[in-house]
Amino acid sequence: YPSTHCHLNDVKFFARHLKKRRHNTHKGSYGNVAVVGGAPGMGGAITLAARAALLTGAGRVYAYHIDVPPAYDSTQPELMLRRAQDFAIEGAVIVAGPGLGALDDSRAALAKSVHSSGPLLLDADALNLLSQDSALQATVAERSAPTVMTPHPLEAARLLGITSDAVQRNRPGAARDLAARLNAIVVLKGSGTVLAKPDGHTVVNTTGNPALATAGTGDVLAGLCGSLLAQGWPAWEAALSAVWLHGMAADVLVTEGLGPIGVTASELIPAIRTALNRM
Ligand code: NPW
Ligand code: AMP
Ligand code: MG
Repeated sequence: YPSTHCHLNDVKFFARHLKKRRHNTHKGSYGNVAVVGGAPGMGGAITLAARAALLTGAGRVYAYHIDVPPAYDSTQPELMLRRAQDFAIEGAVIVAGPGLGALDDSRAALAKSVHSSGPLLLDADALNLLSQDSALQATVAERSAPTVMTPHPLEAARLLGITSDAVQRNRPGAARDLAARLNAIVVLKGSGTVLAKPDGHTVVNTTGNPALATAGTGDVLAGLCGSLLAQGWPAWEAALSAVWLHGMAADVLVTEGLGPIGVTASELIPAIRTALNRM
């Protein structure tokens, strides 16, 4: 690894970015998150991301579904469920991609997200659609608000036009390449998640374990990172802290005997809330 490589094992590094909840605050003080995704068959992904944002402190969380949304989330009725066609919210951090699919409505919702003026997190199918649209990639690179991308190795490979094996052979290089090309903070997920900035600075996370190798954990990370962005964390610190906390929560679940086998993405969310409050 290059000389910029370092390990993220110091809790104080993250704790210093935490803001206390002051008495004289209200939900408007903690930001809005709008998750965009949930094509037919993948309502779980958008729900996990939205619940993760809610349980990690965002003031209000909206879920803009490509599919017809249910009236409300009976497990988490605090969420506001909307149709992606009506997606017009400004003043929210947008988390686009969890279960977004590849329908015309998916592409339209992604284009609206990329053209928004606030912080943007792109994950999952948002990255897959982006890899097929070079004009939209240019728009992403020109955004003035921060953009964070959270690809797994295959999503990174699609964006780079190479194989996932090639990504895995040089993870810091792949993350840096993407960050420079798209002028974004890149979180290349997988064992030893690599974070890269457009200027080439890279960091490798040390928390996490194979308990996370299960469906939906990436969607939880996207919602968590969006939540920290909405609460005013600078983008790089939000990305670093989200990755660190997500892995730490999985490590705690293993210590408690709930994993590594059979941890679910749903169970990870309250464990992240506990980790965040204990910081
Ligand atoms: P392989 O098998 O090794 O060749 P896809 P997706 C690779 C939604 N979801 N290290 C691996 O390839 C998402 O949000 C909905 C190495 C793997 O098979 C998306 O919108 C859920 N390789 C959509 O589904 C829960 C790795 O990538 C392939 C890797 C599609 O997303 C699930 C999978 O990539 C899901 O979140 C690693 N660490 N990680 C729901 N409940 O609604 C991944 N790969 O084909 O892009 O599919 O990631 O499932
Ligand atoms: P996704 O593939 O989008 O669902 O994201 C999976 C999440 O789980 C990412 O945050 C990965 O970094 C994490 N993850 C998956 N497998 C492992 C592993 N073996 N060790 C640590 N983290 C993992
Ligand atoms: Mg994913």
